[in-house]
Amino acid sequence: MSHVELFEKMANSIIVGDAETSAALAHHSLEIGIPPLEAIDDGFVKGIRIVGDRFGAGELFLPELVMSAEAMKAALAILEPELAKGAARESQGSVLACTVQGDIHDIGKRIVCTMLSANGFTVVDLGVNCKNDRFLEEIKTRKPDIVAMSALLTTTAPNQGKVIKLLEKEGLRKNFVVMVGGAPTSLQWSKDIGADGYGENATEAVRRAKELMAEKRSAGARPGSAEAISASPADAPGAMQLAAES
Ligand code: B12
Repeated sequence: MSHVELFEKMANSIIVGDAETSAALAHHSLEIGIPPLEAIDDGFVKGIRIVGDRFGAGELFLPELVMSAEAMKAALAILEPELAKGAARESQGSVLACTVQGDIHDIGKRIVCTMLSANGFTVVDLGVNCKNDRFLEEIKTRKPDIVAMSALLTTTAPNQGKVIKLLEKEGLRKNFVVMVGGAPTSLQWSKDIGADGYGENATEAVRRAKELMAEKRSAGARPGSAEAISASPADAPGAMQLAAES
């Protein structure tokens, strides 16, 4: 089977919501040496995007969307540990991430967090549906270098801007680099709400995070605050703590 055929099968396993097959294909791709991010981007993500379009067009319904999401998670459960390998030795900085208030989508955010971790960032992920006020408090306590917010719904993306406004109101905005992402957001959106960075995908997110940290360092700030690194595990649903290997 060619790589193109394999990627098509991966996409199809998500479209039909077949978690057993998506997991088997994820295993197979690793066995034959396909880089995990390539399998995610060129295979599985293509499938979930098609599912999203069909759902949006009213051709698929919520139970099918849920089955496809489960198939996606089954593939990622196999690929994510591989993504996390090969961490950079030097700490690149600390990241506090969440999916914003009202939003339970976390597949893309988890990929971004895993990739940031694999690239030397210390990542604390507060999970999904993170209330704006709670996120503000966590930012104040943990003092990360980068605040990262994901939103997948047009109705929840404005919460990214609301958190930025809360930081401004408390006079804290300049202390943090703010990055945003998720399907309904864009570079223009990130500028409109006053964020510092946007990433269309995990590769872009890592590239931009490194760029922003270089700017922060040259402005004299120290990356990787102790507060974020020693933070206790988050308690929100879907929360995880990723520590970059050193
Ligand atoms: C899977 C899915 C679900 C799953 C989510 C499972 C999970 N654990 O995440 C389930 C079934 C639970 C779900 C529920 C719902 N969903 Co839904 N869902 C999707 C779907 C098909 C795929 C999302 C996904 O995982 N994509 C794959 C990942 C890899 O891509 P990504 O998330 O975009 O992330 C990448 C980038 O955006 C970026 N990125 C992401 N986050 C961040 C953060 C930062 C800081 C940076 C830098 C970058 C970055 O990097 C990621 C990696 O490449 C989308 C369709 C779509 N095109 O997005 C609809 C979609 C988002 N859902 C939609 C809807 C309507 C819903 C529901 C309201 C349905 C309902 N009636 O209940 C609920 C929402 C409930 C809620 N309150 O949140 C709509 C939203 C429409 C709109 N205008 O807002 C969409 C667009 C489908 C559609 N076409 O109608 N959904």
